[in-house]
Amino acid sequence: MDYSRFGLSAAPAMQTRAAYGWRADFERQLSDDDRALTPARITAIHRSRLQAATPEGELTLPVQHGPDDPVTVGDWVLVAPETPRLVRRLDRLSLLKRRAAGSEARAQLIAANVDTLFVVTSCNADFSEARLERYLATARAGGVTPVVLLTKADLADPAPFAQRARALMPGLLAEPLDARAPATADHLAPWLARGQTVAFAGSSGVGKSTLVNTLAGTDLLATQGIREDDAKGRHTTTGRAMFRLPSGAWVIDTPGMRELGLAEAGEGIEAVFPEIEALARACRFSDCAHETEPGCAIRAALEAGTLDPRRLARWRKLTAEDARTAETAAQRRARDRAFGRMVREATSLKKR
Ligand SMILES: Nc1nc2c(ncn2[C@@H]2O[C@H](COP(=O)(O)OP(=O)(O)O)[C@@H](O)[C@H]2O)c(=O)[nH]1
Ligand SMILES: [Mg+2]
Ligand SMILES: [Zn+2]
Repeated sequence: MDYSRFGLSAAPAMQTRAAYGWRADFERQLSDDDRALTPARITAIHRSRLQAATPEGELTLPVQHGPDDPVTVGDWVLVAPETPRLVRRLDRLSLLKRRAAGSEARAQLIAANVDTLFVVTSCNADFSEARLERYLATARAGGVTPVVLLTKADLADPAPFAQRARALMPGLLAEPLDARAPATADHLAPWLARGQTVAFAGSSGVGKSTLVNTLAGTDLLATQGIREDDAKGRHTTTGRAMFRLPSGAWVIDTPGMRELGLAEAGEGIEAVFPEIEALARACRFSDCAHETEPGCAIRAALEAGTLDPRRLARWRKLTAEDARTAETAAQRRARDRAFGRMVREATSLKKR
């Protein structure tokens, strides 16, 4: 990826770390010994090397982290400048995770230190409460503020979609817009200040690339209107990457944002469905399955018509999915422990 057009290689000395997303929370993690090291932000991850940005310029680092503690795009790391070598990853302010594809349902890191997740859907048949709630839970589980963007507002009346979206989580903002309109950059300016980091989630075709191009003021990403061969070499839709917008905000664009299977998202689900969680706590039995138990507050709310049965069904589905991932993570740890025991036993047998 050619970073020069994002101004990374020619960063003026005036540009401070704050422009890269550095916060007091990171500063506080530095010991006196750490002052000799250079903080850098991971902007891309390749097979054998990491790309990192500092106000002084761009760094290429060898991949050397263990599988138990991988770094991800957006991470702040400390680098020994001479080598250069990654010394330590700093604690994250936020972390987006998803369930990795495949039978082994392990969590996969998508992006770190993200301030805002723009959950993108269009004002048409793509709009799905269930999918939006899944993205919202992922954001809230990772400590990221979600904002719903309703694209293609020029093609349909966006008001009913906005109303449905805002009902999905207390305090949720839902912004109708035309992803192609230059005025959209002003509309989203509150989230795109210098040093802010944003990411875009949403299914294919909703206008994520169009939006990023509008915000960038140039065709950075290939959109579905462009033929593949036209796009070759010019665009960056593949590979993990982070780049800067003219407003000074950073966009993290990784393929992992499209389909988000839930991983370790229990707290996120609670944040998205507080009214159902509150009802569940009011059930007579703490392990109530909300089916035939006496004193079930959820069933009472259904009967009273104060709880939408479709929302309850979606909550059940997300909770069950998240529990499955948690289970497999626990099973995997148990298996790892068993393997460790086997190795230790084999070693002690040899010693005898
Ligand atoms: N009319 C209209 N078309 C849009 C809007 N947003 C995206 N599109 C079109 O929808 C198609 C898919 O957009 P794209 O950005 O590639 O979607 P992505 O898969 O989410 O990156 C393209 O042809 C865009 O021009 C919008 O707000 N209004
Ligand atoms: Mg796209
Ligand atoms: Zn119950």
